[in-house]
This record gives sequence, C-alpha cells and structure tokens, in this order.
Amino acid sequence: NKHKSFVLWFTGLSASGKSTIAHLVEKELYEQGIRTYVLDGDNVRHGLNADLGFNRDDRRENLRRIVEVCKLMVDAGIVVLTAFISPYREDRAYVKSRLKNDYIEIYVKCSVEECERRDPKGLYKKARAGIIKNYTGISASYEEPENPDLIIDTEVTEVEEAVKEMLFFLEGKGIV
Ligand code: GGZ
Repeated sequence: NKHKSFVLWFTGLSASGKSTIAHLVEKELYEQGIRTYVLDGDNVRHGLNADLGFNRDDRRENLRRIVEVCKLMVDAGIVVLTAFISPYREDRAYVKSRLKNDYIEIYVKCSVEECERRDPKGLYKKARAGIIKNYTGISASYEEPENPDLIIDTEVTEVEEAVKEMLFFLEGKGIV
C-alpha cells in the first residue's frame, strides 16, 4: 500500500484530547494498511527529552528534537501523529519550516476551564496551588493557532466524531 507520508501535528492544552484523538486516528490509518507512529509526551519526554523541562528554552528544544525525529520517520515512509502542547506560534512556525508541505496542523480546541475540570492527572490542581510552575493555561501562555488546517473543538465534539472529522478531512485532501 503506497502512500505519501506526512505529519499530523496536534496542538492544544493539556487534557484537550490530543493524544486520545491521535491514537484513535492512528488505529484507523493502521487498519487501512498505512504505517503510522504516535509521538507524545509519554514516549518522548521520558526518553529522548528526559533532560528537558517546561521553561521557554526547554519547550523550544523539546519541539526542535521532535521535529527532527518526525523528519526521519517521514523519510522512512511513516505517517507521524504528534501530540504536544506546542504552545508558542514561533515554535510551530519553526516546525512547519522544517517539514514544509508534510506539516498538517490540527488545533484541538478546548477552554482552560474545561481542561481544568477534566484534569485527568491532577496537574492543573497542582499548577493552581503553585506546586507546578509554568503550567500552560495557568501560569504559562498558550498561543492559539491562527491558521490551522483543521480545528477540533472537544468541548462540543465527542472523540468518535472527532476521529471521523479527521478522516473525512484527510480523505478530502486525498492523502488517505
Ligand atoms: C504543561 C506540563 C507541565 C507544564 C508537566 N506545562 O497532560 P499531560 O501532562 O500528559 O500533558 C502535559 C505534558 C506537556 O508536554 P509537551 O511536551 O506536550 O509540552 S510542550 O509542547 O509545551 O513542550 C502535562 C505535562 O507534560 N506537564 N509540566 N509546566 N504541561
């Protein structure tokens, strides 16, 4: 099964649903015979980027290394799905400059209030208490994408529906 490889770059707040949607979309693509890989905090921040934290420079370096990994995977013919907050426009622009047309930006939109209600790992609570510093949405900024290829609003869209929207979008583009 021959296909062009590219990167589906999900950006959004912690607990917005990036990783969940990326994994479900991956499953669908995989079932279509497409070779895929999901990069997220769980498999990158514990290994390759274990030396990095969340200050401005570390987040830049986090994404710089990730985009190089993405490039290698794209060269290997893999469709890469990434789920990183990637809160700064400057950094996303850099990622795009490295990947060019292989970069597809998906804004997983969800208000801070709702993410804070979900708080699956209790990190927003810790951020509010000042235990975690520089927490995106609380004590560090999230710069909304100005021109994403797709917006998925997880406050109004169920995950199953979000996955369908994603696949419909990819079919419309003729890339799957
Ligand atoms: C944001 C943090 C922070 C701070 C720890 N700010 O819900 P999670 O836990 O699994 O997702 C968050 C993850 C964000 O890492 P990224 O590599 O995606 O961030 S970035 O793109 O900005 O480099 C959260 C956890 O790490 N986490 N401290 N201060 N998220």
